[in-house]
Amino acid sequence: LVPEAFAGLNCWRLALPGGDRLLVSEQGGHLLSWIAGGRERLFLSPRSALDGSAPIRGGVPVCWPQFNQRGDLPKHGFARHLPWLTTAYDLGSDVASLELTLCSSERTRALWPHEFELTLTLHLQPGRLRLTLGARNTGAQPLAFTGALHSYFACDDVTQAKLSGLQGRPEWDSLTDGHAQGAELLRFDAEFDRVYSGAAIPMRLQDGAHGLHISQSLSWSDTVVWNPHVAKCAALADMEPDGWRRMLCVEAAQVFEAVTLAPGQTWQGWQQLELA
Ligand code: TA6
Repeated sequence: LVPEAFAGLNCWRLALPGGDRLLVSEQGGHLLSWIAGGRERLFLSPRSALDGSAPIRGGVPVCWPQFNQRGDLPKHGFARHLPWLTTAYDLGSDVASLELTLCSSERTRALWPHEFELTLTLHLQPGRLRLTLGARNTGAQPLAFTGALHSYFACDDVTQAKLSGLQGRPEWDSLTDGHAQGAELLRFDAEFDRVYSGAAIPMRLQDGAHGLHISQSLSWSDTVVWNPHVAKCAALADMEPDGWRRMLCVEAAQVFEAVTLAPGQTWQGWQQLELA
């Protein structure tokens, strides 16, 4: 575990002797890079703002305590805008972990009148990474949240990529407001922004020769799949014109129904990535 400055961000590099490694920024509690099997598995836009002026585009933004614009908070909540603290680590030769924490503060209370402790634990093993988000209500009032681990996966060419594992799940297309059932194989040759509800089975993202199993805990109610394609990408100042081609978001998410925590209560949700 070594501190590393990445474009001015305070980061931690966590590495296993076999070569797998990750880079996480204290700004946003944001995973920026996961190298497994000798290859970068996450997309990070070269045009992303890295000075805290805007959320980081790529990696794994922590969206909390609000998903998208389903409430009065900034889009996707405030956790990705704030500095987190590194609170624990555990280093072994075959497994290493790192925990970052965001607690309620003057800044969060100005936006949201709740007391909380949010943790992100990164569990690194050869060929595998588990991200666990934990929330604790440290206040005296009930606390309700939605959110997501908004993971951006690197693709050589998203138009050739395939995502399986969402077949039969209730699908809501946010672009058309249409409802359907998840197809056996999802392909990405147009803008795509859909929410899949119901019990998750492991998904498989196949990008050329590179496969990744993506699974999530049952404590998340939804899975979100997003690619902006050409036009939406052009409207994003922090994306290169063809950036959409090199990414696909597959998110462990809580979209429609908030999780409510009584005082003292905790919640945990994970997303696990494993080379296929
Ligand atoms: O999770 C998908 C989504 O909610 C899309 O609708 C899209 O807006 C995306 O997140 C990115 O949001 P951002 O605020 O990071 O530009």
